Amino acid sequence: MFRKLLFVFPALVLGIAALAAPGSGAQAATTITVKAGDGAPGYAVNLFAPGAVYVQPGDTVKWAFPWQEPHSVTFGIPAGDPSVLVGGANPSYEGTGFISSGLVFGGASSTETYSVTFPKKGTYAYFCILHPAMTGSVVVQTPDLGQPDNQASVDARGNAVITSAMSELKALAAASGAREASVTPKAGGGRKFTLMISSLRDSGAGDVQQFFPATASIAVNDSVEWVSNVHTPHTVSFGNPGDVAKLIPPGGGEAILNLPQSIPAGGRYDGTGIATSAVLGIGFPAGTKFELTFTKAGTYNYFCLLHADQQMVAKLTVGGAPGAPNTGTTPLVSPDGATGLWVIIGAMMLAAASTAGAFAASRR
Ligand SMILES: [Cu+2]
Repeated sequence: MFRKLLFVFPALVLGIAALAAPGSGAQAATTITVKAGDGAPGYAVNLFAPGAVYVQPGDTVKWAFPWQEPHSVTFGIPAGDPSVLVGGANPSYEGTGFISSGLVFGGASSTETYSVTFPKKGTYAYFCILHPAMTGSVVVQTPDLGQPDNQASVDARGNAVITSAMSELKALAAASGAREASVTPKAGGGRKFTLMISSLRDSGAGDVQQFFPATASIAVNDSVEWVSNVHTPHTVSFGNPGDVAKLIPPGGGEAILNLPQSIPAGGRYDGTGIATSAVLGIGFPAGTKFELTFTKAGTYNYFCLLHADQQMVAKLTVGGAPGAPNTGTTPLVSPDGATGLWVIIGAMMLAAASTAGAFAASRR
């Protein structure tokens, strides 16, 4: 009789077993995708979106990297050499040890992801090794402790995070672009224009990858001084990006931070060859300022070596129509004569990605 019942009601028996032990087979394990950063030309959102995700034991969280700014998904504090970014194709994490995606250089069409499975209940904090303020958590709980996420709920919260961050960055860019470039007379003739690298101040939402103003007109023998007000590293670079990249000393991906300044004698540039600042920013050895005097009429496109692939580019007109530099917050896209230029940067960044662990270590 008992045996017969078992045969008759196997589905019911299984169902009761599942109810009695939620999380251990009550529901098929699911995979939830979270965005590690996002952005648009001229803007990098350096946040996990959403910051917290609620799953059940056995579920997998998969991170996507939809923007070029590199990020990592890192659990635990690296012991010893953090450049050894242990991870594996699809690791499992129970709260001990160290796992990391390593730095991932994503993009709008990137299909690169990092997946971690969480077998046990708990709250697991993680961060980006390149942007230590970029943190998130995976909360693994059974349904009696709270409703788990589904992809729609995660997308809704994630999109809200990105929308809010983008408005904050755009407002910051607008404020930065609205500030008039200062123009002062130079001893011995000519004027000095002061332009801005990135924004007026740091933002918790991410980085404004632009120069302000994006276009400026000066006269021959005028000077331009670029000043950074942020902690994010940037360069001011003129000439062929491939030639600028050749100045990066040998080493791992972090060597890009040791790019030496290279300008003609007297800081006077006529468009021949390259002219580049070192990596500039608050807290960097080279400081926050870079100055060049332009001795020949022409159009000078320039870029940040680190962020050219995010359209951190601008244009200087020397000897054109006189007038103060215009203000403006629209990032320049694909400047004149730049065809093929961004491909070089992209290739360089890919090369850097292979040794990104060391780069990450240097940013901690
Ligand atoms: Cu930059």
